Amino acid sequence: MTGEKTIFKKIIDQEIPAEIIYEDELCLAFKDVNPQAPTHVLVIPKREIPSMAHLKSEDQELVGHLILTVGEVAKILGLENGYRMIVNTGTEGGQTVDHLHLHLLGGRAMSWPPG
Ligand code: D5M
Repeated sequence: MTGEKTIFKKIIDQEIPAEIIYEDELCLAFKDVNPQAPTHVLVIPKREIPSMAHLKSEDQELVGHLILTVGEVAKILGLENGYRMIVNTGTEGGQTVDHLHLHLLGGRAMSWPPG
């Protein structure tokens, strides 16, 4: 952590644009700029939490809300045939933005295991 604002914090602060799908007092959902599926949305908490590894027990309600929001966004976007939720965590987890985010991928059949 350098103390600089992450790209997602800049989206929260409306300093850079994003294609917002859903917003409430706790979280924001917007389209990923580098989509890996026909539907690729990121759900992020408005509070700055660098990664899943930084969550504390008192964040339980927020985490539940984020996961439920992924399900709500999937409904909004009509992903009735299923979808995948991914949380990349840390360097080996493939995380590139140090602000917790839940990927919602859908609109095609997913393969397993992921790379
Ligand atoms: O995923 C970080 C994701 O964030 C990656 O899929 C690209 C996306 N990204 C990066 N910048 C933006 C902006 N400005 N808008 C929307 N999406 C963005 P990770 O799990 O950290 O690898």
